[in-house]
Amino acid sequence: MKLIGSVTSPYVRKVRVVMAEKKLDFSFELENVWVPETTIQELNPLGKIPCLVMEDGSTLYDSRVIAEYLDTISPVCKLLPSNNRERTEVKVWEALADGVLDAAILVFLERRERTLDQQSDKWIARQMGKVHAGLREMSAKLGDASYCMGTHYSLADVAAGCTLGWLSLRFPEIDWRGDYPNLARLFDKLSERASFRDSVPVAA
Ligand SMILES: N[C@@H](CCC(=O)N[C@@H](CS)C(=O)NCC(=O)O)C(=O)O
Repeated sequence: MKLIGSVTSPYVRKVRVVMAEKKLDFSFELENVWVPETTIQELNPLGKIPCLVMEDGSTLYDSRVIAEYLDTISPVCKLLPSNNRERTEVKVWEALADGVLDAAILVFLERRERTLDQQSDKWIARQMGKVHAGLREMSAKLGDASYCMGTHYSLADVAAGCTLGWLSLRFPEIDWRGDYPNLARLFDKLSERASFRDSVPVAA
């Protein structure tokens, strides 16, 4: 399997962490989807990473689909529970963590791709509202538990950790550590895992 991605994308990191936890072999090919020469659309018509190229040349996207698929191909470190209700709860966690990222990335791109006079304060405020509401909900859902789903490490933790890591990189002004000490506790614990240590995002 070949994973097409970047070292900054939090969605790609989610897949890399899953691969590492499940001890799956893959090659990692870097692709800059923001330059005109990118060929990503030959693999993913949506022009986005992560994209997983399978042995037969077929491709999988997006990160949620890839993560779920990878969890089915190896019994090592099951990240999605087989029980339907718990599985759905993990998927809601993933949607929440990814949703915080989706909103934050819209703000990041608004600021990076547009000149100051083109940027919409209203749009930025709308998206930042989602980021803050999402973080509040993540903290409320976690409570005093060791992991997002209680006592067991799961894909919910992978998604939450990748979101928090990316926010620290791109939005250091958001003091989620100070506002939500339980998220900081979770993040610090996750950061000790080899899968997270080996995929720390670096600014391009
Ligand atoms: N929902 C998608 C989001 C993927 C995504 O937006 N990736 C970004 C990189 S962080 C990207 O490739 N953006 C290129 C674009 O939007 O054109 C997933 O989970 O894989």
